[in-house]
Amino acid sequence: MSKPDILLIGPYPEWDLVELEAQYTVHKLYEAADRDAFIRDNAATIRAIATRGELGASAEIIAALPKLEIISVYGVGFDAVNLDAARNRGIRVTNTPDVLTNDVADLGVAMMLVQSRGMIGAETWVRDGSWEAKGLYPLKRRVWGRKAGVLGLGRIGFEVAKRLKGFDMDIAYSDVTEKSYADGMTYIADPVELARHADFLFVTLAASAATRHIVNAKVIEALGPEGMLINISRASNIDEDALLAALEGGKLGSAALDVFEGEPKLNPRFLALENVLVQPHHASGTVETRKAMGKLVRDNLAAHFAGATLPTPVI
Ligand code: 8YV
Repeated sequence: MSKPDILLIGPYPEWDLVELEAQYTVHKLYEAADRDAFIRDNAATIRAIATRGELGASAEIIAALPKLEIISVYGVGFDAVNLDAARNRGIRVTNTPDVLTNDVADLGVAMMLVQSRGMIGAETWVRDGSWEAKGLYPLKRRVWGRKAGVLGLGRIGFEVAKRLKGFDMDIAYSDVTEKSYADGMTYIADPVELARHADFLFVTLAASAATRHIVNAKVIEALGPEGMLINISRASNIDEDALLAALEGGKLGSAALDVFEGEPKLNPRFLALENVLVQPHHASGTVETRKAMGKLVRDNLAAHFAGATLPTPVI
Protein backbone atom coordinates (compact mmCIF):
# COMPACT_ATOMS: atom_id res chain seq x y z
CA MET A 1 0.00 0.00 0.00
CA SER A 2 1.35 3.45 -0.80
CA LYS A 3 2.04 5.83 2.04
CA PRO A 4 -0.47 8.66 2.59
CA ASP A 5 0.91 12.13 1.81
CA ILE A 6 1.09 14.66 4.61
CA LEU A 7 2.03 18.33 4.67
CA LEU A 8 4.33 19.32 7.51
CA ILE A 9 3.85 23.04 8.13
CA GLY A 10 6.86 23.64 10.39
CA PRO A 11 9.80 21.53 11.62
CA TYR A 12 9.37 18.75 14.20
CA PRO A 13 12.22 17.19 16.18
CA GLU A 14 14.27 14.68 14.18
CA TRP A 15 12.89 11.75 16.22
CA ASP A 16 9.37 12.61 15.07
CA LEU A 17 10.40 13.19 11.48
CA VAL A 18 11.99 9.75 11.29
CA GLU A 19 8.78 8.14 12.57
CA LEU A 20 6.56 10.20 10.28
CA GLU A 21 8.67 9.43 7.23
CA ALA A 22 8.41 5.72 7.95
CA GLN A 23 4.62 5.92 7.63
CA TYR A 24 3.95 8.82 5.29
CA THR A 25 5.28 10.72 2.33
CA VAL A 26 6.14 13.95 4.14
CA HIS A 27 6.05 17.25 2.25
CA LYS A 28 7.99 19.89 4.20
CA LEU A 29 6.38 23.23 3.58
CA TYR A 30 8.98 25.06 5.68
CA GLU A 31 11.74 24.01 3.27
CA ALA A 32 9.94 25.30 0.17
CA ALA A 33 11.33 28.45 -1.45
CA ASP A 34 7.93 29.21 -2.99
CA ARG A 35 5.25 27.99 -0.57
CA ASP A 36 2.28 28.63 -2.88
CA ALA A 37 3.90 26.76 -5.75
CA PHE A 38 4.86 23.93 -3.39
CA ILE A 39 1.29 23.57 -2.17
CA ARG A 40 -0.06 23.73 -5.74
CA ASP A 41 2.40 21.05 -6.90
CA ASN A 42 1.42 18.62 -4.11
CA ALA A 43 -2.24 19.51 -3.56
CA ALA A 44 -3.58 16.53 -5.50
CA THR A 45 -2.11 14.00 -3.06
CA ILE A 46 -2.01 15.63 0.41
CA ARG A 47 -4.51 14.00 2.78
CA ALA A 48 -3.24 15.29 6.13
CA ILE A 49 -1.58 18.31 7.69
CA ALA A 50 0.78 17.98 10.64
CA THR A 51 1.32 21.38 12.22
CA ARG A 52 2.32 23.08 15.46
CA GLY A 53 0.17 24.97 17.94
CA GLU A 54 1.35 28.42 16.96
CA LEU A 55 1.47 27.68 13.20
CA GLY A 56 -1.95 26.09 12.82
CA ALA A 57 -3.55 25.86 9.38
CA SER A 58 -5.09 28.86 7.65
CA ALA A 59 -8.29 28.93 5.60
CA GLU A 60 -6.11 29.47 2.51
CA ILE A 61 -4.05 26.33 3.05
CA ILE A 62 -7.15 24.28 3.82
CA ALA A 63 -8.86 25.60 0.66
CA ALA A 64 -5.79 24.78 -1.44
CA LEU A 65 -5.85 21.09 -0.44
CA PRO A 66 -8.90 19.38 -1.97
CA LYS A 67 -7.98 15.93 -0.62
CA LEU A 68 -7.39 17.08 2.96
CA GLU A 69 -8.97 14.83 5.61
CA ILE A 70 -7.27 15.65 8.90
CA ILE A 71 -5.17 18.33 10.62
CA SER A 72 -3.06 17.03 13.50
CA VAL A 73 -1.77 19.78 15.80
CA TYR A 74 1.42 19.36 17.83
CA GLY A 75 0.18 21.51 20.72
CA VAL A 76 -2.88 21.88 22.89
CA GLY A 77 -3.85 25.24 21.37
CA PHE A 78 -5.69 25.04 18.06
CA ASP A 79 -6.57 28.73 17.78
CA ALA A 80 -4.36 29.09 14.68
CA VAL A 81 -6.35 26.42 12.82
CA ASN A 82 -9.29 27.82 10.92
CA LEU A 83 -11.88 25.51 12.47
CA ASP A 84 -14.77 26.83 10.38
CA ALA A 85 -12.92 26.05 7.17
CA ALA A 86 -12.15 22.55 8.46
CA ARG A 87 -15.66 21.94 9.76
CA ASN A 88 -17.28 23.04 6.49
CA ARG A 89 -15.34 20.34 4.65
CA GLY A 90 -15.72 17.62 7.32
CA ILE A 91 -11.97 17.76 7.98
CA ARG A 92 -11.00 16.36 11.38
CA VAL A 93 -8.73 18.35 13.74
CA THR A 94 -6.75 16.88 16.64
CA ASN A 95 -4.47 18.39 19.30
CA THR A 96 -2.17 17.19 22.10
CA PRO A 97 -3.85 17.97 25.44
CA ASP A 98 -2.84 16.62 28.87
CA VAL A 99 0.67 15.46 27.95
CA LEU A 100 2.01 19.03 28.19
CA THR A 101 -0.07 20.39 31.07
CA ASN A 102 2.46 19.92 33.87
CA ASP A 103 5.42 21.31 31.95
CA VAL A 104 3.50 24.41 30.92
CA ALA A 105 2.41 24.95 34.52
CA ASP A 106 6.00 24.43 35.72
CA LEU A 107 7.34 27.08 33.38
CA GLY A 108 4.65 29.55 34.39
CA VAL A 109 5.52 29.16 38.06
CA ALA A 110 9.24 29.26 37.30
CA MET A 111 8.74 32.53 35.41
CA MET A 112 6.98 34.02 38.43
CA LEU A 113 9.84 33.03 40.72
CA VAL A 114 12.62 34.09 38.38
CA GLN A 115 11.03 37.44 37.70
CA SER A 116 9.93 38.24 41.24
CA ARG A 117 13.31 37.37 42.73
CA GLY A 118 15.21 39.10 39.90
CA MET A 119 17.23 36.01 39.08
CA ILE A 120 18.26 37.07 35.56
CA GLY A 121 19.69 40.34 36.90
CA ALA A 122 21.24 38.46 39.81
CA GLU A 123 23.05 36.13 37.41
CA THR A 124 24.46 39.16 35.58
CA TRP A 125 25.39 40.72 38.95
CA VAL A 126 27.65 37.75 39.64
CA ARG A 127 29.05 37.35 36.14
CA ASP A 128 29.88 41.02 35.46
CA GLY A 129 31.68 41.48 38.76
CA SER A 130 29.03 43.72 40.34
CA TRP A 131 28.84 41.46 43.39
CA GLU A 132 32.50 41.99 44.12
CA ALA A 133 32.54 45.66 43.09
CA LYS A 134 29.21 46.87 44.48
CA GLY A 135 28.23 44.31 47.11
CA LEU A 136 24.73 43.14 47.85
CA TYR A 137 22.22 42.65 45.04
CA PRO A 138 19.15 44.94 45.28
CA LEU A 139 16.28 43.44 47.27
CA LYS A 140 13.40 41.86 45.39
CA ARG A 141 9.80 40.92 46.20
CA ARG A 142 8.75 37.65 47.85
CA VAL A 143 6.43 35.15 46.24
CA TRP A 144 5.17 32.89 49.02
CA GLY A 145 2.07 33.94 50.88
CA ARG A 146 1.08 36.59 48.34
CA LYS A 147 -2.01 36.78 46.14
CA ALA A 148 -2.36 34.98 42.84
CA GLY A 149 -5.04 35.20 40.18
CA VAL A 150 -5.49 32.49 37.58
CA LEU A 151 -7.38 33.61 34.50
CA GLY A 152 -8.76 30.39 33.01
CA LEU A 153 -8.96 27.42 35.38
CA GLY A 154 -8.70 24.69 32.76
CA ARG A 155 -6.15 21.91 32.85
CA ILE A 156 -3.11 24.20 32.81
CA GLY A 157 -4.61 26.84 35.10
CA PHE A 158 -5.52 24.16 37.60
CA GLU A 159 -1.97 22.79 37.64
CA VAL A 160 -0.59 26.30 38.10
CA ALA A 161 -2.94 26.83 41.06
CA LYS A 162 -1.97 23.47 42.55
CA ARG A 163 1.68 24.48 42.48
CA LEU A 164 0.94 27.92 43.95
CA LYS A 165 -0.71 26.28 46.95
CA GLY A 166 2.74 24.94 47.78
CA PHE A 167 3.82 28.57 48.17
CA ASP A 168 0.94 29.23 50.59
CA MET A 169 -0.52 31.74 48.20
CA ASP A 170 -4.03 33.17 48.40
CA ILE A 171 -5.47 31.96 45.09
CA ALA A 172 -8.43 33.30 43.13
CA TYR A 173 -9.50 32.41 39.62
CA SER A 174 -11.75 33.56 36.87
CA ASP A 175 -13.51 31.42 34.29
CA VAL A 176 -16.83 31.38 32.46
CA THR A 177 -18.31 29.33 35.29
CA GLU A 178 -17.34 28.47 38.85
CA LYS A 179 -15.45 25.16 38.98
CA SER A 180 -16.38 22.37 41.38
CA TYR A 181 -12.74 21.25 41.52
CA ALA A 182 -11.43 24.65 42.64
CA ASP A 183 -10.88 23.66 46.26
CA GLY A 184 -9.62 26.47 48.46
CA MET A 185 -9.72 29.02 45.65
CA THR A 186 -11.94 32.08 45.41
CA TYR A 187 -14.04 32.54 42.29
CA ILE A 188 -13.96 36.08 40.92
CA ALA A 189 -15.83 36.17 37.61
CA ASP A 190 -14.69 39.60 36.42
CA PRO A 191 -11.08 39.63 35.15
CA VAL A 192 -10.68 43.27 36.31
CA GLU A 193 -11.66 42.31 39.86
CA LEU A 194 -9.42 39.24 39.67
CA ALA A 195 -6.51 41.47 38.68
CA ARG A 196 -7.31 43.90 41.49
CA HIS A 197 -7.12 40.97 43.92
CA ALA A 198 -3.84 39.62 42.54
CA ASP A 199 -0.16 40.34 42.98
CA PHE A 200 0.55 37.76 40.25
CA LEU A 201 -1.93 37.23 37.41
CA PHE A 202 -1.49 34.07 35.35
CA VAL A 203 -3.09 33.95 31.91
CA THR A 204 -3.92 30.30 31.21
CA LEU A 205 -6.92 30.60 28.91
CA ALA A 206 -7.37 28.65 25.70
CA ALA A 207 -7.31 31.41 23.10
CA SER A 208 -10.27 32.03 20.81
CA ALA A 209 -12.03 34.97 19.18
CA ALA A 210 -14.01 35.33 22.43
CA THR A 211 -10.91 35.72 24.61
CA ARG A 212 -9.05 38.13 22.31
CA HIS A 213 -7.62 40.99 24.43
CA ILE A 214 -9.49 39.76 27.50
CA VAL A 215 -6.51 41.18 29.37
CA ASN A 216 -7.09 44.79 28.33
CA ALA A 217 -5.89 48.13 29.70
CA LYS A 218 -8.40 47.97 32.57
CA VAL A 219 -7.24 44.52 33.70
CA ILE A 220 -3.60 45.57 33.42
CA GLU A 221 -4.15 48.76 35.40
CA ALA A 222 -6.10 46.85 38.06
CA LEU A 223 -3.08 44.58 38.49
CA GLY A 224 -1.15 47.76 39.11
CA PRO A 225 2.38 49.11 39.61
CA GLU A 226 3.29 46.31 42.05
CA GLY A 227 1.62 43.53 40.03
CA MET A 228 3.07 40.93 37.68
CA LEU A 229 1.40 39.49 34.58
CA ILE A 230 2.47 36.00 33.52
CA ASN A 231 1.37 34.70 30.11
CA ILE A 232 1.81 31.04 29.16
CA SER A 233 -1.22 30.91 26.84
CA ARG A 234 -1.39 32.96 23.64
CA ALA A 235 -0.41 36.54 22.92
CA SER A 236 -3.88 37.25 21.55
CA ASN A 237 -5.34 36.98 25.06
CA ILE A 238 -3.55 40.23 25.95
CA ASP A 239 -3.80 43.68 24.41
CA GLU A 240 -0.08 43.95 23.74
CA ASP A 241 -0.11 47.69 23.04
CA ALA A 242 -1.84 48.32 26.36
CA LEU A 243 0.64 46.00 28.07
CA LEU A 244 3.66 47.77 26.59
CA ALA A 245 2.26 51.20 27.46
CA ALA A 246 1.60 50.09 31.07
CA LEU A 247 5.06 48.56 31.47
CA GLU A 248 6.73 51.64 29.99
CA GLY A 249 4.65 54.04 32.05
CA GLY A 250 4.92 52.20 35.36
CA LYS A 251 1.21 51.36 35.54
CA LEU A 252 2.13 47.67 35.63
CA GLY A 253 5.01 46.43 37.74
CA SER A 254 6.35 43.65 35.54
CA ALA A 255 5.54 40.86 33.12
CA ALA A 256 6.83 37.39 32.38
CA LEU A 257 5.89 36.31 28.86
CA ASP A 258 6.35 33.11 26.89
CA VAL A 259 4.23 34.24 23.92
CA PHE A 260 4.18 37.33 21.70
CA GLU A 261 2.21 38.80 18.82
CA GLY A 262 4.05 37.98 15.59
CA GLU A 263 6.46 35.65 17.38
CA PRO A 264 9.28 34.82 16.93
CA LYS A 265 9.69 38.44 15.78
CA LEU A 266 8.58 40.36 18.83
CA ASN A 267 7.90 44.03 19.27
CA PRO A 268 11.35 45.57 20.00
CA ARG A 269 9.79 47.70 22.75
CA PHE A 270 9.76 44.57 24.91
CA LEU A 271 13.54 44.25 24.64
CA ALA A 272 14.08 47.82 25.80
CA LEU A 273 12.27 47.10 29.08
CA GLU A 274 13.97 45.85 32.23
CA ASN A 275 10.73 44.81 33.94
CA VAL A 276 9.94 42.06 31.44
CA LEU A 277 11.11 38.46 31.41
CA VAL A 278 10.96 37.18 27.84
CA GLN A 279 10.86 33.49 26.94
CA PRO A 280 10.81 31.87 23.47
CA HIS A 281 7.42 30.06 23.60
CA HIS A 282 8.88 26.95 25.18
CA ALA A 283 6.52 26.17 28.05
CA SER A 284 5.96 22.67 26.62
CA GLY A 285 9.61 22.41 25.61
CA THR A 286 10.97 19.42 27.49
CA VAL A 287 12.24 16.28 25.82
CA GLU A 288 9.69 14.17 27.69
CA THR A 289 6.68 16.28 26.78
CA ARG A 290 7.70 16.96 23.21
CA LYS A 291 8.19 13.22 22.65
CA ALA A 292 4.70 12.58 24.04
CA MET A 293 3.27 15.35 21.84
CA GLY A 294 4.92 13.89 18.74
CA LYS A 295 3.56 10.45 19.56
CA LEU A 296 0.06 11.83 20.01
CA VAL A 297 0.24 13.63 16.67
CA ARG A 298 1.19 10.31 15.04
CA ASP A 299 -1.38 8.30 17.00
CA ASN A 300 -4.12 10.62 15.78
CA LEU A 301 -2.96 10.34 12.17
CA ALA A 302 -2.61 6.56 12.42
CA ALA A 303 -6.09 6.20 13.95
CA HIS A 304 -7.55 8.33 11.17
CA PHE A 305 -5.95 6.34 8.38
CA ALA A 306 -6.97 3.07 10.07
CA GLY A 307 -10.57 4.26 10.37
CA ALA A 308 -10.32 4.07 14.16
CA THR A 309 -11.49 6.49 16.87
CA LEU A 310 -9.23 9.54 17.15
CA PRO A 311 -7.46 9.67 20.55
CA THR A 312 -7.72 13.45 21.02
CA PRO A 313 -10.14 15.06 18.56
CA VAL A 314 -11.00 18.75 18.54
CA ILE A 315 -13.58 18.27 15.79
C1 8YV B 1 3.65 24.63 20.74
C2 8YV B 1 1.76 25.33 22.08
O1 8YV B 1 2.86 23.84 19.97
O2 8YV B 1 0.59 23.53 23.04
C3 8YV B 1 0.52 24.62 22.47
O3 8YV B 1 -0.55 25.15 22.20
O4 8YV B 1 1.71 26.46 21.72
C4 8YV B 1 3.07 24.68 22.12
O5 8YV B 1 3.09 23.46 22.76
C5 8YV B 1 5.04 24.14 20.76
O6 8YV B 1 5.80 25.20 21.12
C6 8YV B 1 5.52 23.58 19.45
O7 8YV B 1 5.65 24.55 18.51
